[in-house]
Amino acid sequence: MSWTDDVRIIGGRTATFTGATSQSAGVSGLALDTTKSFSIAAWTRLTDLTTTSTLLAKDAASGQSSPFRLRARPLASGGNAWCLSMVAAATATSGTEVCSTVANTANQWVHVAAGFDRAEGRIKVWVNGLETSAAFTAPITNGRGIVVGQGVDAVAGPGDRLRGNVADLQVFDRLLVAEDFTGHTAGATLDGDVDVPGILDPIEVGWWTFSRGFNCRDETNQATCLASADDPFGRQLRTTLGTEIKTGGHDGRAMFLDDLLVDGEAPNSKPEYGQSQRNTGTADVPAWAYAPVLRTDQSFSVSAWVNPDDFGTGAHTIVSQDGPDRTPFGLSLRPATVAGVTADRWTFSMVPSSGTGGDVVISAEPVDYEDTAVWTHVVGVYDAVRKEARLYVNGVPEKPLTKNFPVWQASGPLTVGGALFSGVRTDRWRGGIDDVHAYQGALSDLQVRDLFQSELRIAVS
Ligand SMILES: [Ca+2]
Ligand SMILES: [Ca+2]
Repeated sequence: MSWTDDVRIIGGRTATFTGATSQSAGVSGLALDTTKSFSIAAWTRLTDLTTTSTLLAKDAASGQSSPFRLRARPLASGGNAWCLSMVAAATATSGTEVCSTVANTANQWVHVAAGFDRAEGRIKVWVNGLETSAAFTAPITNGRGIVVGQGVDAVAGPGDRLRGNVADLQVFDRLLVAEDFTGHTAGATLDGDVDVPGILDPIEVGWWTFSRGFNCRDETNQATCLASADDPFGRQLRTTLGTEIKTGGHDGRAMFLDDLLVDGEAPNSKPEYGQSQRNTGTADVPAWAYAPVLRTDQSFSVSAWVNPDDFGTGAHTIVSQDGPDRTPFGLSLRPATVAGVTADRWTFSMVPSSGTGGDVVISAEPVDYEDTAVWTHVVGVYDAVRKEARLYVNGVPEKPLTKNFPVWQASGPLTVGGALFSGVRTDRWRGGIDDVHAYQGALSDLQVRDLFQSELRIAVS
C-alpha cells in the first residue's frame, strides 16, 4: 500500500492498492464480533474491474476463511458490483453473498458499506447509500482483526487483493440506518433540533466570504492582491489588477469586478479575476503557487452569491477551473434560448477537454434586469453517480441534464470571475461575487436549499 496525493480531494492523501501480494493493511486490536450486528464503510475508487478486489475482510488463520468479505467482482451476468459474503463455517470456501444492484465504473469514487443485521437475520450492502440485502442467520467469528485490501480463503489463502484507493474507513458495532448516510437536517424552525452530518455529505474544499481581502492597486504587491480562504485548506485567491474586495454585497464584504482601476480612478485594460493558490513554503516564509481546488473528474459542486452589472453582451462566468486550454465547467450568466425566448439566463456548462460542443443546463426564467440591486444564489453540481449536471437558482433546481459527460481533470487553479477557452481568458464577470463555495461531492436538492436559506439568514440578520 502507498499514499497518493490529490486522488480524492486536492490537498488530501489517499491509500492506494495495486493488487501486490504484500499490500494489505491490518487494523490491529479490532477483533470485531461478527456474530453480532456490525457495519463497515469506506469511500473507494476501483482501478481494475476485471478481477476481484477485496475492500475489507476479517482476517483468518491458515486453513480458515474470513468470516466476512466485502469485495467488488465481475458478475456472471456481466458488469462488476460490490458484494458482501459471509461464511457459516470457518473451513467453508463459499458462503451467502449479496451483491449491489449498482454497477461499478472504473476510476469513479463511490461510497461502499456492508453489514450484518442480527435481529432481522440479513446481510446488507450499500453503494452510495442504496441498500441491497439477503437472508443470512449463521454467522461465525474469530479473534482476528480487520484487514484492508485482501480476503482470506480456507483453501486458496489470502488473495483477491484490491486494485484501487480507499478513504474514510469506518467500522461500527451496529447496523447502519438511512440517516447515517444522508445526515439529518434540522430545518428552518428553531425547535432545538440540530443538523447532523451524513457519511455521504460532500466535503467543503473551498470557501471565500471575502471578509479577509484587499483591493488590488499594484499587482507586484502580492500582499494586497489576494483574498484569504475561510476553509481549513489555507488557500488564497490571487487577484488581478483592479479587483476590489470591499464593503457591500451579500453579507458585508464581497469581490467586485469591472473595467476600472481601484476606486474607479481610470480605465483598466486588464481583465479582473481571482485564482486559487496554495502555500508551498512555510507559515513564516510562504511561497504561493497556483493550484486547483476541485477534482473535476469526480462529483463536485460550486456555489456563489452574485450581482451582475453586465447584460446582453455574451457569457460571464462566476466560477470555473483552468485546464491547459479551457475550463471543464462554468457557472455563468449568458444569453440562452428557452421556448423560443433568447435572454440572459443562469447556466451551468460541462465542457469536453478538446473539440467543440459541451452541455449546458439553463435556467427557465430569464435574469430580471429590473432587479439588478438584488443578489442571486447560483449553484452548479456535477453528480458522477447519477450522471447529472444540475443548476439551482435561489435554492430551486432547474431541469437537470442526464448523460455520460466526458469529464476530465483540470489541473490549473479555480478561477473566480472568468473562464478559459483556447488558452485565452474569456467570459469575464462584471459585478459582485460573494460567498464562493467549492465542494468535492454532489450537493443534494435539500443541501442546496439549506445552503441558500442559511446564507440568506446571514444576509438579512
Ligand atoms: Ca461576504
Ligand atoms: Ca476594478
